[in-house]
Amino acid sequence: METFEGKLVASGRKFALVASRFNSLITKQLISGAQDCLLRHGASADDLTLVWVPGSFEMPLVAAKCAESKKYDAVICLGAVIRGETPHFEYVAAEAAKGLAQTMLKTGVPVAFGVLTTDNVEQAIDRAGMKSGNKGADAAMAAIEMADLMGRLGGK
Ligand code: INI
Repeated sequence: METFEGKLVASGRKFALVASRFNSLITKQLISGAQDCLLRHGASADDLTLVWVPGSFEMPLVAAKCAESKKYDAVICLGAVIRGETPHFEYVAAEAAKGLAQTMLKTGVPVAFGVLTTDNVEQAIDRAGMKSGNKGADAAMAAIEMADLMGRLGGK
């Protein structure tokens, strides 16, 4: 059976990291996890671009701009939406997820969803380099795999 899968090799690939300033204590840890993962899988520091946005709500627009530029093999979005902080948690989280999925489908460029959606700050910390790993690194891993897979599926 013909089978396709992405290899976890980031060398020669370019990645845009889109990170939110909102909850930056958390998102800085996600950036650090993503960067570490990309470099350890062969990416060059010169091939990584970091773009700050005000909050997760603004991510889809900026991710789309990065994807449409065709400069990057994948876009990695890093944010933290924490329920305890605001009643509009649901709106911010839903729009970020929906908008980033649409961006990926519209542009054909992989967009990794490294946006935490948690009930409280403690859960966010746990997922940003503590008990539950680092979701920024997980998103970077997905981006590496998807970038490679898209190349393999490119057609004859
Ligand atoms: N943005 C986040 O990234 N995380 C949050 O938890 C959050 N909360 O809770 O409000 C948040 N709000 C800001 C939002 O993303 C926009 O930047 C803002 O509404 C201006 O458009």
